[in-house]
Amino acid sequence: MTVLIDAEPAPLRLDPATTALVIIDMQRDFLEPGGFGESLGNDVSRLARAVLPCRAVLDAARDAGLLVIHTREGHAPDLSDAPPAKLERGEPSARIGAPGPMGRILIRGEPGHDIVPALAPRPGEPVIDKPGKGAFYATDLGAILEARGVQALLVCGVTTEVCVHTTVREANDRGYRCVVIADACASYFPEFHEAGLAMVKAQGGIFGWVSTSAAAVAALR
Ligand code: TIU
Repeated sequence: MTVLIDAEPAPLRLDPATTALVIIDMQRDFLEPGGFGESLGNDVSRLARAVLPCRAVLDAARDAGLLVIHTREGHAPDLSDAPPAKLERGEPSARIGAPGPMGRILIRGEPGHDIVPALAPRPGEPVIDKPGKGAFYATDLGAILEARGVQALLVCGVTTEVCVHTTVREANDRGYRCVVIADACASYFPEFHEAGLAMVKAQGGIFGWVSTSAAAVAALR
């Protein structure tokens, strides 16, 4: 059975059996003080608004039996998967790997690298650890989606113009229909959030579709 999701530039028909929810990097390092986001000079409180809409879509997706995939940006403790060009950014005392209030910044296994409790993965839901901004680069995401026959992605998370956008661009080029859930995404820069969403749906949906958590929940119910 297919469902119709209200979206821009046009409504989209989806088959829940071949649609996955991908929640991008809803980690303490980006959402809470003392993590990577703040180390880059950002006001992390701007991301909190995405948590409840994300949770609403997550609950609906779980109830509808969608494949739910979580991603986390981060690096190995020895930083062997972090390019020097990425490591040398930000204040030297607060760079990737430096000690912070939530453990070493953006390092796998540290408290700051965890997904926020409201959106904690359930056993059986794939968690993709990624060293880059896009969730396909240097990960198993493509193989997992192919193995499950996924054709469309509902995409939530942070930040809109960085990891969400990079992942949607990667997915779009791989042939996935991507629906970005606007209010379940957020940015440290409201104008970049708006521009990022506008870019997805411009030109007839050059990268995909933009919808809302309410529309996604209504479609999946
Ligand atoms: N800095 C910023 O806006 N984002 C990131 O560094 N990573 C993600 O978006 N996850």
